[in-house]
Amino acid sequence: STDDEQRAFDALIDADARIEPRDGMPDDYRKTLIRQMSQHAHSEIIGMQPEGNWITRAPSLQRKAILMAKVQDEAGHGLYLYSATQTLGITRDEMTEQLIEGRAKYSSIFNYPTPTWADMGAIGWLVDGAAIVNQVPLCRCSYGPYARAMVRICKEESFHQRQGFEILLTLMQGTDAQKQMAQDAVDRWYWPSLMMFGPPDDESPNSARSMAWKIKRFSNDELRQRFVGMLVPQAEVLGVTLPDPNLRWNDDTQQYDMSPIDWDEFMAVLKGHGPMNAVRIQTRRDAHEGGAWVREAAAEYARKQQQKEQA
Ligand code: FAQ
Repeated sequence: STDDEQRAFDALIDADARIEPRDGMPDDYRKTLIRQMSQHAHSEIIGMQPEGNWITRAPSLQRKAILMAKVQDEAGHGLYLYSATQTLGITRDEMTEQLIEGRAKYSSIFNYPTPTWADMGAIGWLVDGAAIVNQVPLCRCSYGPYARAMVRICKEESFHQRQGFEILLTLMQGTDAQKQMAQDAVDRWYWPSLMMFGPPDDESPNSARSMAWKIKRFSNDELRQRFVGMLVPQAEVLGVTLPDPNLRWNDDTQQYDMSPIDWDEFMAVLKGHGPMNAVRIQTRRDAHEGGAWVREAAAEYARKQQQKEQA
């Protein structure tokens, strides 16, 4: 009965065990995982665009090889996560439809432009840095396929973060113009990277339930604080300034004091009004339509193979 199913589910959660696709689970648990995991998958796929923008213009062959590898990793993460989400009973086609029709959310961060090479450094350092802080706890998330996918993804993200840091470090050892370019990129990406952790705890409708289900292990604000604490010493090594004059450690609260985050900007980006929202979705839709012949050819090939086997 469903009562037995609920009891078995609760026991697994209480024991800190993993829920697997074969296990019974409450409908809302399934729904919230489909929501979060599909958004995460879409973020990886849309997240290829800001950096893909620089592959043809990377300043050296080595830089180009590294950037291509990173963007390919993001495609891999997206496919991994779509597969993990499919175990919950939604199809890849449904998720793709939701994305290209503009009905699905993906991380706000990917709706900002990448006008300079230094943006590749800032994305690696700040965006992948934030991704790691958010995703390491997800390796212990209660849903098995998601938790396991996160282990490998986090290893790759830490390589991504270091390559971004190294791009900025190289620029910061260069000419005044290069230093200026690095600082400008940090100035543009800093606040949006803090928004990646989601709304403040008291305005985060999903947090309480996701914490009770052990999908989330830390709150949005806790992880945001942890991220800032990680950035401060790294910014010193780089010689860049984090663009918040009020950022300082507070001994009493044991937290960083910081200026308020512009949540109006965050909400506008979520509603589709960020600088690059329309371009990102259009590019994804064009790629999907451009790939239609590949899907048709693959389906036709599979059909012929099956016919041969039956003959
Ligand atoms: N952007 O109640 P909460 C990457 C939505 S890293 C857009 O707090 P929750 C790697 C949220 O969905 C980026 N929407 O929600 C990479 C909810 O809306 P809904 C991807 C956001 O789920 C690097 C509403 O606001 N990482 O891709 C954002 O408990 C470089 C209320 O929020 C993940 O997705 C946002 N920033 O906590 C790739 C990590 N924040 O669904 C390429 C997994 C919140 O009710 C290049 N996800 N919203 O309509 C999570 O950990 C969680 O979903 C949070 C949000 C923490 C993002």
